Amino acid sequence: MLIKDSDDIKSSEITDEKNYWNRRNFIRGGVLAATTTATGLLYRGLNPPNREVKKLDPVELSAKQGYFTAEGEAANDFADITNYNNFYEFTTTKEGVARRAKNFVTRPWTVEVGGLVHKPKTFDLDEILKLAPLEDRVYRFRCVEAWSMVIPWMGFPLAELLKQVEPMSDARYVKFFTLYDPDRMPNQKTDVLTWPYIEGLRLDEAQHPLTLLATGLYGKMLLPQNGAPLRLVVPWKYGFKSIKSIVKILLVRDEPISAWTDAAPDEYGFYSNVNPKVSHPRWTQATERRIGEFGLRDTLMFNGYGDQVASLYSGMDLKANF
Ligand SMILES: Nc1nc2c(c(=O)[nH]1)N[C@H]1C(S)=C(S)[C@@H](COP(=O)(O)O)O[C@H]1N2
Ligand SMILES: [Mo]
Repeated sequence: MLIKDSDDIKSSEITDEKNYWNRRNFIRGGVLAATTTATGLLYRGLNPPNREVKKLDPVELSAKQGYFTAEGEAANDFADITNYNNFYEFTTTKEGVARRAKNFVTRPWTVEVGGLVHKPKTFDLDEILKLAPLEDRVYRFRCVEAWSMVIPWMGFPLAELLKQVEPMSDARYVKFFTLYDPDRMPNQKTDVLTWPYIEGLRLDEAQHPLTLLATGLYGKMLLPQNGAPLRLVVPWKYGFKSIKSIVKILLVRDEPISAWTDAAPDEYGFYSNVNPKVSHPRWTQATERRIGEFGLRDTLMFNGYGDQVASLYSGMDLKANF
């Protein structure tokens, strides 16, 4: 068993800021990720990973990359972020997405923004790229399968795009669509999900400044496996809300049914706020494995963004609205 404790980390490797995270969260001995292994492997749906991806020292590697969260957590390295992916349009094998998506062509690309808006518009990608200054935001990312990463995104708040089309007063939700093109996304020829992949947010969630349309990471344009040329990033929600390769955004009256809710409504709810107190029916959500680390971390409520987003849900039962 490979269990490290904080004594193994040489102080020369880490800054004071990071030392805080090392002690508190970085490596916890005792429980291994294998405890969250799903037994129902034939079950249609996401299964938690049951093996280590890579044995590396994320502190060493990421420190060189120079990206940290506000709390001092080092970003995962570029190789992990671009080789361990969920993108079912290409394959359900996380390590295989990069290769399968390699030749996915993302120019020309347009994004239709319409529905309950005063100024519907189809944006060309170049227009979107000019819409707002790109900025690096280093966010924690938490998949519902109980693994996590820290990713330095380039992008801009979705609110900037929504402002341009002027939502009507009866628009309450935003519905997102991935490209549907089985010739370019070969796994759409299977019925592993209902295509196109659809996601939704409440309008106030969509307008929250933490919600990004991402166009790149680590200062480079998005690679296909991460959702090129444009994908959503909602850092306080489970990863499947962060829909990739978006071609259409509609403002709507009713709560959209997302691809994963459609596949298994008792497992994947509309809100899907990261919540250590509400377990997935087949595994715990109380802990997570940061890719590149050995032990488990405690999962944080709203993925650690509670100060900024908890007020969106005041008065709501987050067990019923999972
Ligand atoms: N269109 C589409 N978007 C998607 C998915 C997908 O299969 N298709 N997978 C989701 C899931 S489950 C996760 S965890 C994240 C993974 O993003 P990453 O590969 O960039 O880490 O993308 C989300 N967006
Ligand atoms: Mo996920």
